[in-house]
Amino acid sequence: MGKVLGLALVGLLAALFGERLMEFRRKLNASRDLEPVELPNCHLIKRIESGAEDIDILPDGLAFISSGLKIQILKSFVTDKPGEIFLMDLNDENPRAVELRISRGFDIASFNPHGISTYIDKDDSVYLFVVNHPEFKSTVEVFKFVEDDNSLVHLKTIRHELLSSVNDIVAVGPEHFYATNDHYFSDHLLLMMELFLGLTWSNAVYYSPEEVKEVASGFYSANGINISPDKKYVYIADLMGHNIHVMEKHANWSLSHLKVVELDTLVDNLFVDPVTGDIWGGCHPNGMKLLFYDPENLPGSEVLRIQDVLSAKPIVTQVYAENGSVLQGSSVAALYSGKLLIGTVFHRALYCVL
Ligand SMILES: *[C@@H]1O[C@H](CO)[C@@H](O)[C@H](O)[C@H]1NC(C)=O
Ligand SMILES: *[C@@H]1O[C@H](CO)[C@@H](O)[C@H](O)[C@H]1NC(C)=O
Ligand SMILES: CC(=O)N[C@H]1CO[C@H](CO)[C@@H](O)[C@@H]1O
Repeated sequence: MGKVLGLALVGLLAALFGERLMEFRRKLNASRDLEPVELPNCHLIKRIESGAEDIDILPDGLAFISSGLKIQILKSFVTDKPGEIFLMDLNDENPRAVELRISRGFDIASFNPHGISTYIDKDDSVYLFVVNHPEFKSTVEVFKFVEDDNSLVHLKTIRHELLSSVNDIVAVGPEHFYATNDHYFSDHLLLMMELFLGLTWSNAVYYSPEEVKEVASGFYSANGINISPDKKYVYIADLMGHNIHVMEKHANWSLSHLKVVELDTLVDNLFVDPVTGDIWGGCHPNGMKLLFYDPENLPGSEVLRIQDVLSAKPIVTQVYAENGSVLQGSSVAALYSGKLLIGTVFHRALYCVL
């Protein structure tokens, strides 16, 4: 009897496991075929060889690019080189990526930059907020950008228990931001459980020197975060949920849920066009290929543009889709005056003139 029960239990577990495995593969959109969508005027950006995980562009066309991210569970082409921040002036005829010098006193050796966000203060000072993972922990670094000598002056390191495994960030003040938490860096067991069991334990947090609080929760894997040009709405990409959550922002910095835009792809970072308000998403068409890197079966790239996100029928356009032979694992797409930058988690970056 005990044996029969044991066998039944094993059978049940196997069935459950099989069902979870199917669900896991579905969440990674494992069997998706990618039809190419080409852009004619693109080239790979010189000097960016180990990722351009996140990109933010100032209204005057200066683009900041975080490069060299190392995540233990993902591929990285560099293991010994610290991360970098590149700058590109998109007003130039042929923009070049220049590495920004970081002021003394900041530990560059352990620099592992992830999501970034710029903030322009009332006195026109430009701040760069960078999610950092020194020794695979999570901090938020605040730099002041000095344009005269292309450098970043480190102002402060922010750590907080609610910022346990930060993925991306959007700055809303000189020391104020919203951030998303995944579990890539906090707990790998939890991460696997989350991915595999479909737990929705990922969240978003508001940080200021006076107050830190959770403002949204219930995501499979909260990833990119950004804000509308009028600062009334916050957009949060749920990577494993295949969607973008539109949140309404209140005067007390709380967020309330407005709507969800479903997309058939794993949405990574979000860029908001300051002119049109369009949302641009760097996406992973097939998460399986990203998670289990195979040079024979490369992860592809996909860029989506979402227009009129607040309307009843937002317009979703697939601007770019490619099978990885050019660009592997796109994580961000950012636009300035008809020039599009497409960055990746660990591969290269593309410059396109639309
Ligand atoms: C924040 O403001 C919103 C909208 O006015 C309100 O519904 C919410 O209860 C407030 N939250 C807190 C914590 O005060
Ligand atoms: C990827 O796309 C390119 C261009 O469309 C094509 O030449 C190549 O065969 C494709 N590779 C794979 C592995 O499908
Ligand atoms: C779960 C999911 O999003 N599946 C999608 C994977 O991609 C194809 C497109 O090739 C969609 O049809 C599926 O809905």
